Amino acid sequence: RSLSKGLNQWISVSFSQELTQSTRSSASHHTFNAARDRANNGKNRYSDVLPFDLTRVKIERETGDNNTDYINANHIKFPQVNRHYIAAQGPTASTQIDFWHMIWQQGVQVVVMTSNLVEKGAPKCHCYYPSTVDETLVVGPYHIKLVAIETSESQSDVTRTLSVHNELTGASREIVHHHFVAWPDHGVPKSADHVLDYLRRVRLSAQRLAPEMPILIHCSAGIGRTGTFLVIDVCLELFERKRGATDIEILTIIREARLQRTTLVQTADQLEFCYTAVTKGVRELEIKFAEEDELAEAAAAAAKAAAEAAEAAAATAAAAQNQHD
Ligand code: PTR
Ligand code: PTR
Ligand code: PTR
Repeated sequence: RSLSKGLNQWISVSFSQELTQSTRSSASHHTFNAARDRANNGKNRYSDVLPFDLTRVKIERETGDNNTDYINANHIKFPQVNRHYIAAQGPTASTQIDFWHMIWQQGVQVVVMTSNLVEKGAPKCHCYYPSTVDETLVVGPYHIKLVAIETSESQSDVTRTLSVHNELTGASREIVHHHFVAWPDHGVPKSADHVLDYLRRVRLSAQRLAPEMPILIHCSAGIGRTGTFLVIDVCLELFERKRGATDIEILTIIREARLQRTTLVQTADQLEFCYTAVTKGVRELEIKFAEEDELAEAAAAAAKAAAEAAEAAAATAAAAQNQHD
């Protein structure tokens, strides 16, 4: 299968080099005018990580900071698996209201956060959610209450159930915040299994709450960890939808993602982690498909046996009837 062929191929060439090149070639086709506009300069956490104009998320102008529609975030769409994500930088103190406007206006009900607030002593994301149960944080017109918090068995991720009330409209919404706490920046998590468990939880929330709405994914810059997570999701969804009858070209998926936001999957380790997690996920799916096939075969065999038994009974009854006559 081309998964392992691809893996060897890309390990043998320097894939950091490949990643840098594909960033450059996609960037040359895209502009960053809104991100570079003077009014928006202070809204970028990192001056070297900017959203393409083509796919950037726009805030309703009358609600945005300084009456602008700008936020450092892009729509990322994979229509072949019906996926629509928003990939964003972690909000700063001055962009957190815009961040909540984006969540509300885009109908986001599932948030995936793959970084921590502070890493190696440096601030990486502003705390835009309440941290203790029953606490309400007010961000602009949004009253955000933490209803429940649950830590996964592996302790790698935390699920926060938030109830968000919008004072502008009077409406309230449930938003689930899935926070992976064990992922170092520019690095990879220790366990692919923990990430796959986390992905399952994210998918269940999305199915339950808002299957047609975008999932918001962010880390600090919104490229390395964010990209790795979404690429794993797309690859496994593709494999599942085709019931295994497809080759997974991870690099093709990364290139497709990088046409929509810069530098998604940032390091060679993160690319390798995509292969590791997708390989594990594929094995699990193959086992699931085999079990389902076995069950279907057993059910077909049982149905056939029942039909044969019914036929035999009918023949016996007919014979008895004949004798009686
Ligand atoms: N190519 C279309 C677009 O970019 O609008 C397809 C598309 C639409 C892809 C929606 C994904 C979409 O996501 P969702 O179905 O989750 O809204
Ligand atoms: N680098 C930009 C600036 O200094 O204007 C944007 C920025 C602002 C980056 C705040 C990080 C910031 O940190 P915090 O998460 O503490 O708001
Ligand atoms: N200039 C920053 C740096 O390289 O440190 C930009 C940056 C920061 C890029 C974090 C990626 C980062 O990782 P992630 O996208 O996973 O938050």
